[in-house]
Amino acid sequence: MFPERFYEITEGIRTMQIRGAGLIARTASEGLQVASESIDSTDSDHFWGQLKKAARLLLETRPTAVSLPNALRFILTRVKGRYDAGGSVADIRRVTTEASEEFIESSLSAVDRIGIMGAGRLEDGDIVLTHCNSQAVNSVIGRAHGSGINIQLYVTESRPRYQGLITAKQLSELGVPVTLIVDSSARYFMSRIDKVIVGADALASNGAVINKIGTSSIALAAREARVQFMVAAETYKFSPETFLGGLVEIEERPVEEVVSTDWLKKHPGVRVLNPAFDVTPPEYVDAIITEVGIASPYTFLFLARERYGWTFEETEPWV
Ligand code: RUB
Repeated sequence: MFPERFYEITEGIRTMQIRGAGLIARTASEGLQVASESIDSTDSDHFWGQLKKAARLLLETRPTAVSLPNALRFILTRVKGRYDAGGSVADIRRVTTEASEEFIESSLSAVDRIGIMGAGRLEDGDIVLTHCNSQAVNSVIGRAHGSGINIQLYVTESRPRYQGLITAKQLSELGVPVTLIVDSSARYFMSRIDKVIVGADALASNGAVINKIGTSSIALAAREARVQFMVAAETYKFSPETFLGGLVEIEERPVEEVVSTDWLKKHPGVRVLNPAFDVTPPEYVDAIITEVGIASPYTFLFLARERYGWTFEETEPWV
């Protein structure tokens, strides 16, 4: 058993009170630290086993945001190094805390840097469309607005969970003129849009972008209207598994997010499907705005690899 805060984190991620790939990763890092501080043991084998258990519980919460396994990998690789070298429990615990804090700090600074990089791509008078709620996108829009670039924002509702309403609230409160539209009207409005910027839950080695369901239809409409389609994403959104032939799992969420249980009971002949994410192919993506620079979807892989130097070990550190 871990402390209550740990289960608040796993439940919070599962039920989407904690959501958005970057925040999920940072909160999972905190979860690992909370678990590590609570393990009452003087035996490093036992301690390491419990820490891996905590990591597996965190991993089970949501499958698509690869920022979560990437954050855990970042921390556990360092911790494992100390454990393998015969470190004491106190030693291993300290490395867990330090690595977790390092990840959280670098993640927050990445979101900030993305704002600076992305704002450079926006011009006075731009009408920008976004989908869902992404801290990386908000950072770009917020930074541009804060530096006096006059922009307007169109936000899709992002059914079924309406994360677009969060974006609309957050950015209108900053003073950005915001127009809220229904998801299916994205193509209708595309002729008046200058740039689309969305976030990412995962980026695959072939350059594909995995983000909130509906993103790929917006990308299609943007391409048709010759509107720039950009993705704001930290380098830890890259999925190293895709480099080895794996696929990013698309999360299927409960159908009750789409229709009520009552409605379902009344219409037993209807099947409801609720995938939370979709895949936008790289040919629809003009640029990926990262904390280290702006990349094409085809070169992002090298950026991420250079930054993290993943060794693609056969065994994950939490196994
Ligand atoms: C959120 C979503 C966001 C990305 C990027 O989905 O698709 O666009 O996670 O967000 P959900 P960020 O609401 O299902 O978690 O830039 O904040 O990491």
